[in-house]
Amino acid sequence: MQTEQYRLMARGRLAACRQTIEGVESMAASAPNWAPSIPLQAECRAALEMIDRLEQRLDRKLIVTIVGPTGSGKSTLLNALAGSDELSPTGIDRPTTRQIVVFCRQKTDVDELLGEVDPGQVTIRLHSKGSGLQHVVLVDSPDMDSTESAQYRPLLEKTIRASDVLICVLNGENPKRRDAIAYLKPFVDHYPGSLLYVALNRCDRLPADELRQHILPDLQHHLQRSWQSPVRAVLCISARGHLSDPSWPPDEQPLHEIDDFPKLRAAILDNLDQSGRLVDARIERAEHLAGLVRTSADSRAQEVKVQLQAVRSEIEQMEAGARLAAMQAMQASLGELRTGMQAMFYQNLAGRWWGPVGWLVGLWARFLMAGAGALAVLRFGNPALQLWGLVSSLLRRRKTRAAVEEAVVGGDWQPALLKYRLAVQQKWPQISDRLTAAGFLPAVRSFSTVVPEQGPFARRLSSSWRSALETVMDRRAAALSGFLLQLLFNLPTLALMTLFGYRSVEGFLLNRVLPSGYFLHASVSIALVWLLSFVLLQVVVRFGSGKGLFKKAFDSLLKDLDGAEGLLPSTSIREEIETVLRLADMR
Ligand SMILES: Nc1nc2c(ncn2[C@@H]2O[C@H](COP(=O)(O)OP(=O)(O)O)[C@@H](O)[C@H]2O)c(=O)[nH]1
Ligand SMILES: [Mg+2]
Repeated sequence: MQTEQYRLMARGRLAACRQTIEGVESMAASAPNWAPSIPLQAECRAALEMIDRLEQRLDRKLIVTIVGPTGSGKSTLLNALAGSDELSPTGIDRPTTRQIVVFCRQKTDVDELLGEVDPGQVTIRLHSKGSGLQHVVLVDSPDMDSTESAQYRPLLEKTIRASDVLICVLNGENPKRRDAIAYLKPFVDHYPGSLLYVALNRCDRLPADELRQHILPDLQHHLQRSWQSPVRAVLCISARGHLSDPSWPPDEQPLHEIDDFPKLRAAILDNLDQSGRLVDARIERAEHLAGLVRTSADSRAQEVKVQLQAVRSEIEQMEAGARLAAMQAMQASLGELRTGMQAMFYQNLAGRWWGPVGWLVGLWARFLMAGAGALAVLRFGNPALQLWGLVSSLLRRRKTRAAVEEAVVGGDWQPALLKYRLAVQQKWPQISDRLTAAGFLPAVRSFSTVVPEQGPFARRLSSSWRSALETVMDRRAAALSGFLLQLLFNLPTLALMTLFGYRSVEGFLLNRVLPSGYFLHASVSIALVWLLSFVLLQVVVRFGSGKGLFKKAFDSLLKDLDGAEGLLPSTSIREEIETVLRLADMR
């Protein structure tokens, strides 16, 4: 009996297998436009189902099923293994076996099989001898290719599904029957080499030399090619010779002594028939299934790996080119955008600044918003520039409001989008050709999978731009509105105001007459310091906003769009390609 710890370990290993398969399944599911992902997902589901079944019968008896084409000697082999000639009907009339014949120790050994197939189709033969069949159940199956095989195939396939070990019996006189070997392929795939046997029966009918030198190597080669998996051993047997009464007809005496039957018998009835093999066999099977899924994913993806790597870089180039074209189109309307952004920025600052400089910021913001940039005249510096500032702000008077609106929605995205679309449109047919050659569905040709509808996309762009701009501005404005900074800029004006105010009040209280020019002098001084502070602040603001601010907002917009699935053109196809490339590294 297995210890509890051992069973836990076994369940852990089964869980690991399941995890591997689920990983492949979910990767396949995330590349829906890649055609092989559909059969791959089906394979995963089938493998998971098989592992579920294995887990349910973790330490039940091993079901060893004998399969093969009609007349190959399946029933004879069962009888020979069981040591009882009459167990399963044999003979020349086809088909002889219309049911599955189960040879086991107790009726309960068949319960599991009965869960899969109709009990009316099962004949149970009980083993009466003292030893043997402690952990193994032998099953003879109906022919897979007799005249009535269509009728029995469902029964046969259900039986194979419930089996743990498969013995494929081939007729030595016609071993390479293609249909038989091809038919078995999907079933044998699911068995690891340790649980799969191929028996070349009726060897007694074949001349020894021909058997050794041609027939056997030929069959091995053929199996290797057709099943694409190494069969551990092909055993040459003569099942009939191991019946209690072979009753060879006089003209059919065995031609030689070559016979691996004892080996086969030992493998099934000695090696497998041990309690220690039960759980191990299930784990081997599960690990084989997980490996199978991995190999299948890997080989499907390997086939197109190089192609897809090339397409990936083509898409990247296409995107870079398209982005550049779009940016250039954007830059054309950049000037207007920046005017509006300045106005917005000062408005944001106005809400944060206090003191005399704060009032000027508010005033300035209002002027900018109203389009009356006349205060630009007050900028210090080249008089010609001052004049130009006045003229240009007057000229733009009406435009500024529109510019603010534009800054908020990000200007007119249509030209940029159009440029993007054109750039993609030019390259996509060629790229999609390569994609379909690498197994992608023809649907990828349709343009909408790579470039979204302009309307929704433009709306999305605007709202992303607005939030990117607002966030960046907010952060910058907060950084430029620190308490100390505000104190620093307000202090000179406040100090002057306090000083002159104090003097006036003091003069008034002491009834002292102030000089006639005093108020004019005081006002001009205060105004000059006040304006100077504000102009200095403008310089600081210019450093903190302007081009840098725009770029920052634009970068953050791009980042935002990159994360939004299906919005940035061709992102989803690129991700599917990545997934397939990751599948190519599964093994
Ligand atoms: N010469 C020879 N005949 C065999 C051998 N095994 C089975 N047969 C004969 O082949 C015929 C078909 O056998 P059977 O077990 O009914 O084949 P099944 O249809 O695969 O179950 C019978 O007449 C058997 O006696 C063998 O090893 N050597
Ligand atoms: Mg038979």
